[in-house]
Amino acid sequence: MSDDPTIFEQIVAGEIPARIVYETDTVAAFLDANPLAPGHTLVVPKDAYERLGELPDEIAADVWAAVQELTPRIESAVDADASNVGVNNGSAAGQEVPHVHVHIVPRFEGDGGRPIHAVAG
Ligand code: D5M
Repeated sequence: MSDDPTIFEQIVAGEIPARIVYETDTVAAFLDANPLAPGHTLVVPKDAYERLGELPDEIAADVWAAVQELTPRIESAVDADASNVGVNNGSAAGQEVPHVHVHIVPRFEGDGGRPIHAVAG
């Protein structure tokens, strides 16, 4: 694994621009640059951990608290009916950025998208 900062560390550090929508001492959330739907948001720990299993318990709790708080707020902001919330955990699962991030993808009745249980199908 490289020691180079991940693109998400650079966003957290303010070194590259992003639409940050939420921030605490340990967690940040920003709009996805390649959104699957309006309001597609990524929630990240500020410190760099590549996989979920590396997160200290307290950071995992902070990330999940942010996901719980943000999901209904995002749905409301874009008038969504529901959301997919998920993590690509490892490159074989499609993880492109090696820094844990939770996708919140707003969903709309009849949008034709697939549920998470179909992504590898
Ligand atoms: O998802 C990685 C996600 O990260 C993908 O949906 C695009 C998004 N991305 C990549 N670069 C940026 C920047 N600079 N800002 C915002 N969003 C970004 P994965 O689960 O790793 O496949």
